[in-house]
Amino acid sequence: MKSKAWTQAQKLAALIGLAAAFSAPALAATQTVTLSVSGMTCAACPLTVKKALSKVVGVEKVEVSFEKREAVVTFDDSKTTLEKLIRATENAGYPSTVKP
Ligand SMILES: [Cu+2]
Repeated sequence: MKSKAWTQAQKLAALIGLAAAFSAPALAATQTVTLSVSGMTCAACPLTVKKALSKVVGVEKVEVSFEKREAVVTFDDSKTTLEKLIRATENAGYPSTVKP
């Protein structure tokens, strides 16, 4: 026979699970930023920019568009900062600025 009533232990476990689910994003927020990379002059440039950004600890996703001359970066803001992302493209030879 199945009972719909939860035991106290099940309720407690559910509450702890909820608390964990809600507290995690408060500690580490994923941010997406668009960097304008005007120095890309050929189809190979985006690869260099993408590689440089991907190497930064905390970067989760990088999409570089040669046509738009921009890089869309998704990163964990508890592990890296905008400054570090910009420095990474600069060090690779492609200075960038944050697109508003
Ligand atoms: Cu190039």
